[in-house]
Amino acid sequence: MKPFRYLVPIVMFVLVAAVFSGCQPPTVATTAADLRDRFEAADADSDGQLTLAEAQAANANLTEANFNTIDTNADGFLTLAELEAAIEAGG
Ligand SMILES: [Ca+2]
Ligand SMILES: [Ca+2]
Repeated sequence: MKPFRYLVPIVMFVLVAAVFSGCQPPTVATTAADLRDRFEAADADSDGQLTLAEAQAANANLTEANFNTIDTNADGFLTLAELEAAIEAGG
């Protein structure tokens, strides 16, 4: 029995899966779930909103100006809804 015989189909499957995933755009559901996961990971105190410090800890490239742009109600916190709106607007 040669292990190689089993390796080939596995390698082919991985290659085909990689090609297909590269060709297909992510679905809205996948993107929304990914965003929620990242939001929850960044929300250090789990209060459902991000302070500037929490947002910058998750994304060191985020400037205070960007934060204020996304914070559409200017309460000093980013909610998931505000982030989704910013992404839908092209941000
Ligand atoms: Ca928080
Ligand atoms: Ca806000």
